[in-house]
Amino acid sequence: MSSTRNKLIQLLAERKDEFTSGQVLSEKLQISRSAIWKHMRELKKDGYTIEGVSNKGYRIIDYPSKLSENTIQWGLNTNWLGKKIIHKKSTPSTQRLAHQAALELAEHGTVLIADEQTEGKGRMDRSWHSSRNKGIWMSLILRPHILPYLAPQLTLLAATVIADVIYKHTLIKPQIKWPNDILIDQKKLAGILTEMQAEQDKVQYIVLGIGMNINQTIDDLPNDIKDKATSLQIETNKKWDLQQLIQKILETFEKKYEEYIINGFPNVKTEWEDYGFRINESIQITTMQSTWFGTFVGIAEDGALLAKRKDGKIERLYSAEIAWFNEGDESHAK
Ligand code: BTX
Repeated sequence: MSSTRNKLIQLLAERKDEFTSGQVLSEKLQISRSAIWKHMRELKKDGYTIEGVSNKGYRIIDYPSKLSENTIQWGLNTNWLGKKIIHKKSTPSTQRLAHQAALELAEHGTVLIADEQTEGKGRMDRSWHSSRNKGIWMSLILRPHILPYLAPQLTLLAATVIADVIYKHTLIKPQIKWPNDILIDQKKLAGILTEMQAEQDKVQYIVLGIGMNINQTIDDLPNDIKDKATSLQIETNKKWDLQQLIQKILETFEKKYEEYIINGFPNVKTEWEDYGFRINESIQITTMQSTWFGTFVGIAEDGALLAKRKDGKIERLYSAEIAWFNEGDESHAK
């Protein structure tokens, strides 16, 4: 889309429900009134609904359902998150794009988002299915002034953001499986991947990736995850507006992030534990060294997993996989 057309949408979007006169638009964009009129015609072809009233001007009434920088920004109520959005129809991974952008000094709060990822990635080189237009596949570039060892707290914060947005919009209370999975009824609806570039005591940037299944039906889910994944549509039997959910995630994230930067982790810990999966229940813990069974006690003030061994000793874990099983049936750990 031409940059004049982008600016035109931005001008109209800033005034949301108000009309903007053709005169003002032509002065701001330095193009003729008839050029404005031609752009409006093209925008309508792109799926925008624009009202034009003589003596009043133009206003956008509705946006195309396709995602774009403009549709995400229209009505987005944030101060810094998503002020710069880079949208791709298809890309191997928004994480990869975000690292490139961050190295090229993209600013704090830049958002990279794609309709589809062909090589979406999870943790430890696992893959993340990201089918076209069916979910939210996005990466946020953050440049927090925190010590690098605290970065995992942002994963936990992001998980509470996603859980809050789901709970508020669907009234279904999801659970968070430490550290990064959002589950509904034990099935994975969303995942978070936090990657960091840091010096010893300074974070250069963090790329926080969010993958969230929204409008997949059971048939859309690939066979390898059919029995362990879910989507909002599967859970609620209705389709969801991606643009609105993206905006809610960005707005909620900005709010919680600012609160975290000022007050630290305690509130995030409390909220996280409210959604925590299997707190006070048995879990199987796998670390690089061993696999053992214990009780999930909660998370520590720094975000570490706290698990109690059978002899009562509490372990603090920063990197581990957890799974669960039914009492007395340890061979069926999932
Ligand atoms: P994870 O390592 O915890 O989860 C990956 C595992 O989850 C896979 O091995 C598979 O079993 C399962 N899985 C794969 N795809 C899906 C899916 N769509 N829904 C449910 N389960 C699935 C979780 O990693 C972190 C995922 C972050 C994804 C975002 S998307 C935007 C950004 N770009 C990118 O490449 N990754 C992040």
